[in-house]
Amino acid sequence: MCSKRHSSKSDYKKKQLTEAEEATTDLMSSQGVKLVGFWVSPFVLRVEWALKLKGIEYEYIEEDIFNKSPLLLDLNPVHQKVPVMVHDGKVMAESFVILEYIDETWKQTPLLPQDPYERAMARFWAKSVEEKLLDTAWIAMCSQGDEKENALKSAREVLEKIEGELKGKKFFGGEAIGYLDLAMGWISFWLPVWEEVGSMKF
Ligand SMILES: N[C@@H](CCC(=O)N[C@@H](CS)C(=O)NCC(=O)O)C(=O)O
Repeated sequence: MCSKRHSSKSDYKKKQLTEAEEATTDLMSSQGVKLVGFWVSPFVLRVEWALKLKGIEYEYIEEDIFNKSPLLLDLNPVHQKVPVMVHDGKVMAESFVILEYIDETWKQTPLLPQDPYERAMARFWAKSVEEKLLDTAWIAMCSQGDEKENALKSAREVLEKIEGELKGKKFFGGEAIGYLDLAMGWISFWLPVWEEVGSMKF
């Protein structure tokens, strides 16, 4: 009985693996753009926004990040996170990496500035806000007392600097929406929610 149970469990695992391998192979031999995402992920939204701005058609595949599919683990074994984009069989992960790939592959509606210094600054701000605001704002929402106050203070400082960057401009990219707007779009999308959940004001 035990051995039967063992064998059926391993048969099931084998079947799951085979199905996952098949799904990965199918995806990698397919043409066009596929995006593996999670509906509320700010990182996935960046990629969706970029594809939409450029007018690129894509197939969206919803992932359950709380019960990761073998497909996701196969496609992104390093980070095991969404977004993952597959373009004509080429697999890539990490939202900023994908944004740059999209911008270089489809030239219409450029996202990054043409000027090398402005491009460097756009990357600097995207990286800095990711490092300095995302975690801090999350900690502020989840913590209490001094920890909350300190996190709130740091988050507000970063937000002030971001506002300084935006002063006098319609978008971070100037007159047209660009890379930094996509990188920071999650702020207006998520911070009001976090404020409510954490009973706080940034
Ligand atoms: N640095 C990554 C972050 C991606 C990320 O954290 N994705 C979340 C969804 S919002 C995820 O897949 N989480 C699963 C996990 O942490 O295991 C990017 O920019 O793409």
